[in-house]
Amino acid sequence: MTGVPGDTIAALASGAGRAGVAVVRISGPRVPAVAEALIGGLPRPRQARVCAFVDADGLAIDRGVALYFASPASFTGEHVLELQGHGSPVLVDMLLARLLELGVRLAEPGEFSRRAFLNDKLSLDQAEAIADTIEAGSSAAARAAMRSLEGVFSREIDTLVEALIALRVYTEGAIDFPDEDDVDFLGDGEIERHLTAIRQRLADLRSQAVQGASLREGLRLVILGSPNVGKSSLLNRLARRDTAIVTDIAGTTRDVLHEQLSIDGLPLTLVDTAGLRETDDPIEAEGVRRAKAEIQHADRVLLVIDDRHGLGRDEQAVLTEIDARCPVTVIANKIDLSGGEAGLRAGFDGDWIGVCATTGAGFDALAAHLKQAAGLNADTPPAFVARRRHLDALARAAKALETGHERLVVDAAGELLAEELRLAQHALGEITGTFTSDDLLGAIFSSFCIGK
Ligand SMILES: Nc1nc2c(ncn2[C@@H]2O[C@H](COP(=O)(O)OP(=O)(O)OP(=O)(O)O)[C@@H](O)[C@H]2O)c(=O)[nH]1
Ligand SMILES: [Mg+2]
Repeated sequence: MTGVPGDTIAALASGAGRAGVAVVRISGPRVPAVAEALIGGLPRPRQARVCAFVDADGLAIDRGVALYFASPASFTGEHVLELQGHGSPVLVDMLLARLLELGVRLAEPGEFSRRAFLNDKLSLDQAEAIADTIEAGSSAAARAAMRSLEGVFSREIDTLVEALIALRVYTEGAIDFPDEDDVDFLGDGEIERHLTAIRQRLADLRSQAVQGASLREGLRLVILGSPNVGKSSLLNRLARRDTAIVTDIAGTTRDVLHEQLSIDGLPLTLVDTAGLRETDDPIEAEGVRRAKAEIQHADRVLLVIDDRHGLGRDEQAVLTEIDARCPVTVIANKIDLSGGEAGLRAGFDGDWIGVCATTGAGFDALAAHLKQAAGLNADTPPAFVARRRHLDALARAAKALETGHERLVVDAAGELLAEELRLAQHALGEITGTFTSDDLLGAIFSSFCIGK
């Protein structure tokens, strides 16, 4: 589907403000007419032409380079004209005003990419990767986004979908002809073998996607612990600045504090909280309530303890409260006073790291541990970026295949398996955009920048 009839849109595609060059992009069926009025006709496709961009009286608004991409061989699949003029906000405004006169309208955020998706130029995850490339907070994230844009993720999904379709065809055949030639298609292990292989492949893809999502979205780390153990000192040390007030008075932090930082390209949101204890002070009590409420938004809790005292009853209570809601790292702080070992400690239940927030001892190990917890292993960077939306779809596909497997081996119910296979295929199709809704597209593309 290319060259869909529709209106013609334009926007500044380069950054706002003064610059050497500004690029205005125009896409849609009116491009030939616009070129006629503005630059005296269409340039040859893909060949730069230096020309004046003129107003209704034939006076030059600006002079620059015009590039034409004929439909369907363009980014959006429509006729596209790119005008590279001088990077003056005033000239850009004049040029856009002239385009409006010529029947063009201003593009909404992400509208060029949305058209590219609708015209089958990109899958939905590739379109998302464009935004992720632009927004990447580190070179690792930019490289992973680039690989997504090149279709690494979509190809993995497509391969899985093809295998699912083949299995659906086979399963539905087995339902329609249950004992053809006296062969028990459902029970002979063939379907189960294929299903297991698909589930394994999906599991591998999910673990890669979790890494890709961490790289893009990072981790939310909630710092919890008793008063005075050094939670705020930990936050300040990781953030490399004195964000939180630190004193030797127990109960210093009363509110929830957020700090954004990144460790080797891994974005982190650190949340400092009030020390957990029973208190009659209503303000502090509210702080404690808020601290506990943060658990449900955490990707990981950093439970800080004073290494001299170890895990006490209060800490055990926190662990019980967290239960299986999210992973926990115990930060054994103040090793300068305890004489404890810095860094990762073996032999404990769960992850323990000895640190000193005042000197920074043990923080290299902590950084390495957090990267590993996010699934970022420096030797094997994530193969692509992923979003929560993708993780959710992959999880639903995995759940459907797990249920399908049960239906097959426990109930020998081919129809029920076939339905779960269909659901799994549908979930995967949401990632690449085979199955979408207008709401979803609206939500995705509205977060893009204008001109992309
Ligand atoms: N010697 C030593 N003192 C530390 C260390 N970390 C923090 N402290 C001190 O311990 C005291 C409490 O530190 P904070 O960071 O305010 O502790 P907190 O857990 O945020 O306390 P609340 O906000 O009251 O819950 C301060 O006097 C810090 O200087 C450490 O590793 N070694
Ligand atoms: Mg504090």
